[in-house]
Amino acid sequence: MQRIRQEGDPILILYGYWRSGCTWRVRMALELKGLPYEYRPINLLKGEDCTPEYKAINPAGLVPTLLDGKHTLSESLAILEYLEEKYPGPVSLLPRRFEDRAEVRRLALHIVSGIQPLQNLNMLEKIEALGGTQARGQWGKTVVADGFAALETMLKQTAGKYSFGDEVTLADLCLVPQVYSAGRFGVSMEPYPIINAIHSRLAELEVLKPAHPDAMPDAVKQ
Ligand SMILES: N[C@@H](CCC(=O)N[C@@H](CS)C(=O)NCC(=O)O)C(=O)O
Repeated sequence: MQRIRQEGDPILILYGYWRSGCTWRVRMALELKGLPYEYRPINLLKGEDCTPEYKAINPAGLVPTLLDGKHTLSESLAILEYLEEKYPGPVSLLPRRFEDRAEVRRLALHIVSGIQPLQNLNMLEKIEALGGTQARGQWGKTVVADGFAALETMLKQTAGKYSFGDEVTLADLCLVPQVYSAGRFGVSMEPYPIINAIHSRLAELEVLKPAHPDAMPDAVKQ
């Protein structure tokens, strides 16, 4: 959200793409922590992530990248952890007990490293090159469904109102875009009632609404 910067506010610049789930995770953290930021769109469909100018700030050629003063940060989960440590209030994204924090990180990592990379644009383009459009769609659907089956089982042990207990944690910030992505692949949410219920509660939170892809200046109307 493009709030007007107040004297003393940190200067945060977020490079991202409206539909990038990894960028969305960071946008939600910034909203929850009430941190104003400047959003700089990088059009993935036009290859703007692969230009020498962008690769100079993020050699992986992926979004998001967050600039915080002289610090350049990438990898969304590392960014979430950084924001949590540097700006611990007013809302904390991790529980107090270290054992609980490990549980939250486990859930987040399951999505961040176990589901999303398998259905990233880059990966989908490679699958399409090998097997065509149908294979691309089927691949995306299968990897998300398999990942959600495991996540649903994990959440039976940890979920309250949200993924871990009754407070929003960084696991939830990973879950929201993954459910959106599931919708794009046509994955039915019926086999995953816990994921679905958590997602519905998170979707109702006013504080997260400005971070939604449709609210972004680079959003393309469907
Ligand atoms: N592990 C990275 C993944 C970043 C990533 O995959 N970003 C996607 C958008 S969500 C991207 O930039 N894709 C561009 C491409 O595949 O060419 C993170 O969590 O930040």
